[in-house]
Amino acid sequence: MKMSFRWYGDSDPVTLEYIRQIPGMYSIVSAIYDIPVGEVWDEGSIAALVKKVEDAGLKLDVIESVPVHEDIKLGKPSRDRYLANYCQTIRNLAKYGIKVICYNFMPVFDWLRSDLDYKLDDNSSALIFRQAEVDAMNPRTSDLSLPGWDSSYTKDGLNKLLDEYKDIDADKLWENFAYFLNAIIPVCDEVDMKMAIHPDDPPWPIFGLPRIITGADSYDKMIEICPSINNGFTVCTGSLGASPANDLPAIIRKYGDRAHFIHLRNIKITDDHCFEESAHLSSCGSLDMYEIMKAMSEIGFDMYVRPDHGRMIWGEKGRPGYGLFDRALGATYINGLWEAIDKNAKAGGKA
Ligand code: DNO
Repeated sequence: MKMSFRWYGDSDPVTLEYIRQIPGMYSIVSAIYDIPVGEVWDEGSIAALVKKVEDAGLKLDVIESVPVHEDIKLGKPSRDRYLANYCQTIRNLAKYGIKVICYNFMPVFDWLRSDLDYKLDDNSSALIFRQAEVDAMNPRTSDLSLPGWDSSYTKDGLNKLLDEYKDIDADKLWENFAYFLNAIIPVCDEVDMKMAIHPDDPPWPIFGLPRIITGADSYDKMIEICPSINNGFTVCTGSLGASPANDLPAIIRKYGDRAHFIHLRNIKITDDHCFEESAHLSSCGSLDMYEIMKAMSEIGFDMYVRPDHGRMIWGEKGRPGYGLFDRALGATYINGLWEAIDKNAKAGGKA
């Protein structure tokens, strides 16, 4: 297991220096944020990012994310230009030593929550999702600003895009996704790049838009479309785990050879389609982090993990889900679980 940490670049109040001080930290997970979606990531920008991270004593092995242009998801004629650009970005990233690209195929919106600053009993604050509150939101009329929302959308632009999705159901989205995979995976095979799709978060449709990467069935379908091992997954425990139908240790045992990247975090399911993002510890939420990591050990997992969303604790103010303190606690907890599981496995269960 290689421990990594998400860093949002120079504007991130969590500096590379702080990240390096977390015990066991190996790699940074980041992206280039100032190139418009769909354009090629040029070599100069990639080289500068790699240098910055390496100068701080860390590696840059994982990109999260290279976003997929909406025209690709919509299957518009312009998709071929954007696909050619995506392939060139893959080639450029491979040239500078990037091993894994995390991405998603969610229409319009990325991850979604109903409240970004919900006070828990201990006075820390967390992100939560309540279906009834989301159902009451109207992205067409309200001024919502949520973490996964592309802030560059104007109201008119967003409404036009939502109109374009009117004819896109889950089958059509799968068709467009297959077209995407068939275009990019051969390039990954050429340059040895591992693609790792992030599950839809939460793993069910929102605002009437289809969402297709929701659990084991989606993984089977993806492998059938494109069997290359480079067609892989970011197993995000908090995203998949929001649906009780997803048995995470079983998913890791079955698909672990394609889990190039794992996001480890816990959530507490509070009701049907409702959850709070709890601290990482198993006893704080609904997921058994020990069982999840035991499954990783059983399959000999040797790829990248990162602690995922943290609560805001100790007075920290910052990007929702991405402060320093609770994620650093998460990393330390994950490292502790891993050391115990690994030593026990090596001792044949007798440690
Ligand atoms: C949320 C993240 C997601 C993820 C993208 C990957 O915290 O896990 O925004 O980065 O879906 O493309």
